[in-house]
Amino acid sequence: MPAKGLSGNGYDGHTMWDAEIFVLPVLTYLRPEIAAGPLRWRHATLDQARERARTLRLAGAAFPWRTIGGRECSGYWPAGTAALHVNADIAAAVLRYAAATGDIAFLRDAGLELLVETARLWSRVGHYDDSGAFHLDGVTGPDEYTALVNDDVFTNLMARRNLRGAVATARRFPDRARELGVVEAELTAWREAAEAMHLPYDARRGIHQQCAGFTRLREWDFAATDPGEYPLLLHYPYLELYRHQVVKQADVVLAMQHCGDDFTIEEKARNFAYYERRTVRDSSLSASSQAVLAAELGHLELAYAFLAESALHDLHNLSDQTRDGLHVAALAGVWSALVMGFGGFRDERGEPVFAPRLPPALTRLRFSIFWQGHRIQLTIGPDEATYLLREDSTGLGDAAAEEPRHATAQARVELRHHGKPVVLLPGQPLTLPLPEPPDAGPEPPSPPGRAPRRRRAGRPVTPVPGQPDGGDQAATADTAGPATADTAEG
Ligand code: IFM
Repeated sequence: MPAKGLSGNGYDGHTMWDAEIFVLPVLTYLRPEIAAGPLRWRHATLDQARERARTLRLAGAAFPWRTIGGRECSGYWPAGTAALHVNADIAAAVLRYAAATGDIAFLRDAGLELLVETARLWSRVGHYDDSGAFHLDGVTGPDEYTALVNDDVFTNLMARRNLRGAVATARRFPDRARELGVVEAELTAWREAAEAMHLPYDARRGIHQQCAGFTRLREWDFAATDPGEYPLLLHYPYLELYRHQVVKQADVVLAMQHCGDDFTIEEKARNFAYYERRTVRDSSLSASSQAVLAAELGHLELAYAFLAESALHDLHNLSDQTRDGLHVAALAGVWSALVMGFGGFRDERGEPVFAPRLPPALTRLRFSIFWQGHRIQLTIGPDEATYLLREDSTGLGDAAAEEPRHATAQARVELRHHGKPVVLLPGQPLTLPLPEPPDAGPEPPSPPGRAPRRRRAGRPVTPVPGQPDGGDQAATADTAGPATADTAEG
């Protein structure tokens, strides 16, 4: 799954982490029967990833930053090879796919080997300091305007999940783990490293540092930056960017999306406000994550603006690159913004949780996801949400699972609605009220000139070439009714 799909020559057809973090979640929940394919492809390239790890004097496997056939094709190592988080992204995709589908055959066979080899890399990269904290130094996180850092929060949290997932899965399939050469001491080392993983925190500001020392870097002078100088990477040397607190794309915010349970809601709010002021969105991968967190924190109109930016990235040629191919991660991010953002869907605890809430511009949102072979449909209105376990549920699973599933008629799915446990039975819709939204407080500002354009219902969010009344800036009155989004039907 290249970053441009098969839609253009951009990135030379290379596959990047976009596949596992942005595209695979969509396929896992909408088309589980094809989601294993890209993971099996990664598995098929393991020998090259092992070879790469040896070249880098590491252990296990080092998956490439960009590749076609498994070999590293990046020529720029600070924002390429050093982005070791791709290993943990692949591991997360394995764990997500296995939890969502129950495809045990995949997990025991290809999945465990991917988890083990990626975990071995973290064990070798990391080290303990005198106080017993485990550090991952000299890496580059998702934000490519900061490189070769120590303890990138996203990388550390995702590596921790990788290590824990490898331990749990190896214990579940001990024979297969033995075949892969896993010994008890190795499992202990992974568990201990995961528990001791350091997360840099700025106690004075009350926020997580994107990486160690991030908040003591010089602030970027946004006032002195000409609007024509974005994206910054085309106008400033990387070395200049690396010295500043300027964020190309969601990093701590992405960590809060994918490892949400590792943060309190107060930490999320403070982190979001801090990084929003410094995030310029010079990458199309950013807006959807910002939408998801803005929605979780109750900044629903801001979330809607980020969603629109992600959705319209290519239709409005926002980065003037659409001729090179579609921004597939941004398009996949639209699903995340809707389903994880306004649907509040998360899967971190091994059960589906939802916290639906719509922005004022939407009167209804309907989507469905596959979970363990069942199809859960959720219809969200302004005041209530209706869950339905569709009787046509089949999806993937029966053939792949170790034990046959219950017949659909006996099926039930346990989930959470705004924290409340709920049981769904086939064909029996369950309508639940939406709790009063918490006071989200003031909306955090974006850097000057970098706020997403506001969408008014019925109006385009950005000027459309050839249409004089192009966008919201020109709109004086909102005459059209609010929009309805029926989307993401599985
Ligand atoms: O993989 C991304 C990267 O994180 C930011 N620049 C674009 C790449 C391809 O989408």
